[in-house]
Amino acid sequence: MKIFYSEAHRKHFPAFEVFDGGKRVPYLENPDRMDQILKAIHKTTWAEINEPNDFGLDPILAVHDKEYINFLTSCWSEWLDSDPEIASTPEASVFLPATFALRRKTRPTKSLHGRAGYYMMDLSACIVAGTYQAALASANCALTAAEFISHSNSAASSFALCRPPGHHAGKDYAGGYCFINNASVAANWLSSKGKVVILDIDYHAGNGTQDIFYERNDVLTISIHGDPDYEYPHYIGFADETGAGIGLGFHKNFPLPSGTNDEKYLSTIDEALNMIKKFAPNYLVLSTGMDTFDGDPLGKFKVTHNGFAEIGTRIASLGLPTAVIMEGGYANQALGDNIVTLLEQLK
Ligand code: OKP
Ligand code: ZN
Repeated sequence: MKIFYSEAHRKHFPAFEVFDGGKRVPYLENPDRMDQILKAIHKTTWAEINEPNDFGLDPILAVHDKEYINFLTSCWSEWLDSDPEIASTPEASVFLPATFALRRKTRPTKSLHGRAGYYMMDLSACIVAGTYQAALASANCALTAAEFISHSNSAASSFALCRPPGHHAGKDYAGGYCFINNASVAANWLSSKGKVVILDIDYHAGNGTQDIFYERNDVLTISIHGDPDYEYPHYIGFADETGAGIGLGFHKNFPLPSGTNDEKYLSTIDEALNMIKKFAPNYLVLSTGMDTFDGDPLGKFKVTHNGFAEIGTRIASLGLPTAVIMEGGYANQALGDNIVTLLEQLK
């Protein structure tokens, strides 16, 4: 299996994030996640790791707002310009706003913090010097994985080992460790070549992906996740959100209860796969988070290692060219073996 991976993710390693209640904790979405996955991949015989190609900004700007990308490009240096000492103090070594825009009543203003609160949805998409470069490389991994499956005429799969992840990033906002919506950029790129499904199996609702494709009928988006009634991102991912305009019926959320085990999860996968078969896509983009794992520090599901193998088997039974895009997963010790067992079914 072709795997696309860039070392550029190491440039993005904020020292901390802010949890509910204002608790400052070490950044969970850390480079060690990739090291754990690479270690497990190196133990296999079938993996071939490649550098991504550089697609330039056009496919990214086909999904994201130009001013938002401009903000990501320059906010760190603007932050340093405001006070050269600021980033070297341990208290403020990440760039984060403390005031957020309520959409539809607000506009971005010129000031750095006016744009920060507008273009960010929470306190977990911390920006540091290398964030934008890491995010671009991550998007290029997804695009290269998409390009690979578009060139092969069989049901080939590829794996984009993306970091930072992408599914919480919307057209014009960052959040939940995500800056550029890698899966959406890849799916949008593929959509000029055929019908695309994005199936999001990360534990968290893929709010960014939902927003980006909500009014489109050429890309079916499906997300299986912790019910926003109790889980982040809290305000989106409900069962009654099914698309709008010509996109009505082309989005599906499966919000699931805390404690969801293999049996319940797999029966939901089967429902999702039935929808996918009816849509009859040419390509599948799989937003793959491993945080449904029993023991993930950010999740409340109980999916097991064997569960991931079975999820992979069932998805592989679609026989579709599939670009697997890495999203979350924070039980670092188990992360490598879990993703490898899923990939093994799709290779
Ligand atoms: C990213 B991905 C809750 C804090 C939530 C953000 C979680 C982002 C998850 N106490 N922090 O979908 O794995
Ligand atoms: Zn997640």
